[in-house]
Amino acid sequence: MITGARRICAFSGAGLSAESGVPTFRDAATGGLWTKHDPMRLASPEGFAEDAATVIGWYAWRRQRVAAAQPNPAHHALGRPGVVNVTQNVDDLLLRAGASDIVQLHGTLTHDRCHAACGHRERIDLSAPPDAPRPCPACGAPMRPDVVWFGEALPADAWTRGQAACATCEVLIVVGTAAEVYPAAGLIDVAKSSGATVIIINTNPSAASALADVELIGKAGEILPKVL
Ligand code: BV8
Ligand code: ZN
Repeated sequence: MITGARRICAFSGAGLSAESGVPTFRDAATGGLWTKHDPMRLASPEGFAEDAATVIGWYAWRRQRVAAAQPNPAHHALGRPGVVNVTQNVDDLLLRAGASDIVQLHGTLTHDRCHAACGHRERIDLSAPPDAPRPCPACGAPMRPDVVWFGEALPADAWTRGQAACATCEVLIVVGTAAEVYPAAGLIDVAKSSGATVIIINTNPSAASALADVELIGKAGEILPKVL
């Protein structure tokens, strides 16, 4: 299925980075100090409005975890030429693994942006991230991570590119995602209904299992290097 395909797309979630030691979204609230917080609340404008210091502290902790992480064999397998990566992940591990065509549907931890969308955006040193709320130097509104929170729209260009990649690929490899977050998870359906072969790699069955032509249950870091 893969050797015969010219256009291969990979749709990935937090499970792709799990073996690199980056906590999945759900784990990010079970990893000790955040247990009393709900990630759904922390990753939302409401949570930020209510308690910006806690939200910024949570991202500082996640950023330092990403800075300390290394790409795992699954990132390197997906980094090979010819694979278009459409990812829900906000870490930079695919980039560090040499992937050249990456669509980040949910934004990136590598930058902060102005919450008032004045256009100001700053690169962050993930090993020394801002650990307290700070004003936008351009307009004074709060600065926040350049990610998509629950209830926020996906970046238009990323959404357009992600849709095009999934609508035109011959094979969609779905890696490490529970496929529960929309509109991103709807891209699996877009690929399927456009005639793509869907190969799922996950340690567990997922909401996308019914769409799989092939479902490989196991760790992405072990399976992907064999498959790609
Ligand atoms: C939108 C960035 C509208 C932030 C993320 C009710 C109230 C409010 C909203 C909604 C609602 N009902 C539905 C919605 C819409 C909502 C949604 O879908 N909610 C879900 C929970 C029902 N979606 C949104 O709000 C989206 N925006 O709808 O806007 C709109 C439109 C126009 C104009 C204005 C507004 C925005 C969604 C984006 C949220 N941001 N991330 C950050 O990271 O801080 S989502 C975040 O959670 C991750 O990016 C990921 O996509 C998602 C899930 O995280 P995880 O659970 O960690 O990861 P995953 O699900 O991928 O699970 C891990 C998987 O890996 C598992 O399957 C596991 O088995 C597997 N695995 C583990 N280890 C391995 C492995 N597999 C292989 N190998 C391993 N080693
Ligand atoms: Zn601003």
